[in-house]
Amino acid sequence: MKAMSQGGFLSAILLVIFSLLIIPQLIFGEDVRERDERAVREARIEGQYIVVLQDSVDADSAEQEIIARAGGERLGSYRSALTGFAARFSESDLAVVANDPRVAFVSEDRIVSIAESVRVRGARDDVGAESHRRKPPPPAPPPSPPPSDESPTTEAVKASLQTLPTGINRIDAEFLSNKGAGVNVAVIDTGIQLSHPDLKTNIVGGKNCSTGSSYNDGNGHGTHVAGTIAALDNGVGVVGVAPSAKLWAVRVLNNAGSGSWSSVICGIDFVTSKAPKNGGPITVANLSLGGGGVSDNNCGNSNNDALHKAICRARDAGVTIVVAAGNSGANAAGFVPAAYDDAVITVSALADSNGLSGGGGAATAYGADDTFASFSNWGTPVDIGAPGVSIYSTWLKSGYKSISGTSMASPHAAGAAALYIANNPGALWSDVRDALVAAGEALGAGHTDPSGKHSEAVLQADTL
Ligand SMILES: [Ca+2]
Ligand SMILES: [Ca+2]
Ligand SMILES: [Ca+2]
Repeated sequence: MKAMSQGGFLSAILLVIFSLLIIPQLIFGEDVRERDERAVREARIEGQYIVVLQDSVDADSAEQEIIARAGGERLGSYRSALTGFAARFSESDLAVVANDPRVAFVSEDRIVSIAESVRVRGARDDVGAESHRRKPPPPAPPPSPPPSDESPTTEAVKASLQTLPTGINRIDAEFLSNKGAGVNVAVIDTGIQLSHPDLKTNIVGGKNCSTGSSYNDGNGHGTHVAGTIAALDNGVGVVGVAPSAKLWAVRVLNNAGSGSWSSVICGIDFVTSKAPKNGGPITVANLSLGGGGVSDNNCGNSNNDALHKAICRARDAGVTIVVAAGNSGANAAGFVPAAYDDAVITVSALADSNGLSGGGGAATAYGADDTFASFSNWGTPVDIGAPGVSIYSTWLKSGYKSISGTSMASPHAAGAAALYIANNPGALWSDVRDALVAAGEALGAGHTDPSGKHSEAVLQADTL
């Protein structure tokens, strides 16, 4: 009895102390700016920097001299999306580098990853092959049944082997005669399985900016994204939004799905070198990745953000850049590239279970049919929603898999961008964004938002 009351007394004191510590946070919440700054600190790769040079300097010699003077190690050079380089050097040499008159600014290098935000509360183990490890995704949908009133001709049997993924069905890309022919889309991700029979004849090139020696996918994520954009309409497997578009495999994330600003900028640099302004064919790029950061809405020139500057240069070279909003159920303004409202189309994730609008399908693991996925980021930077729950697409070993994330929503919009550009060659990225938004399904028309956080339209491809 005594022990119990003593225990009760101790508990009461602990409760008071605990309350004093916790209640102010509950009342005021965590300051958004503090949270964003903390996320950025946590994501920093110590001793690793991106040096942006003035455009007027002789980049090769400046780079060589600055690295030599800082006793640094070169990680990579950028000449298209940025004039600059990535390097490792000690913090004590940072001031020397930053004060060099040939240097515009220096950015700290930071971690980015697939589908997972960098708002990891001290845990790096979230970085993995799939968006939502803690809740395994539901199994793949069965293949569509053959037409019941037809005798199974060879053609019908063959066609029955190709599943129409629910996301392609939901946005009504399957009705279009426009298949995105002639449009080149870069998948800036973990690479693409180059030999995948449902992708390989669409893959025209690539670049490795990560580990290994090729832009072959060692994770599966990039292969999945590529399939949603442009899996072949060939009677087997799945079909993409724009099955006649061409794919570029730009590997910037390693086999664990992790990379850095410096590796992503390497990919952006490659894409920019192949952009229309430089005589190349790439007009769309998909980035289903992200990390902590904010936007100055000034291409990084106000807050020394090399990633933002590189993405703006790609934009200016004629590339429409489509990015995932992120999966933290938070405001996308704290995540980059999602927050770069002046340069990218940011895509949230819709939960849809049946490929149809109207909310008549079964509930998903992340919300009712035709509501926004509970994990999806939201907020002002988000431009459009697209299917992102249990999306069936291509995977490693010539296989197929259903996974969830804004990583899966973004490629639906990238594919739709390719369709729009096929019909409107030379369209500016902002034209593409406005067209996708204008053609989209308004809130209440076929989906609802019990969360009250998503006012954006949901992608529809049928009028693009
Ligand atoms: Ca449909
Ligand atoms: Ca196929
Ligand atoms: Ca539905």
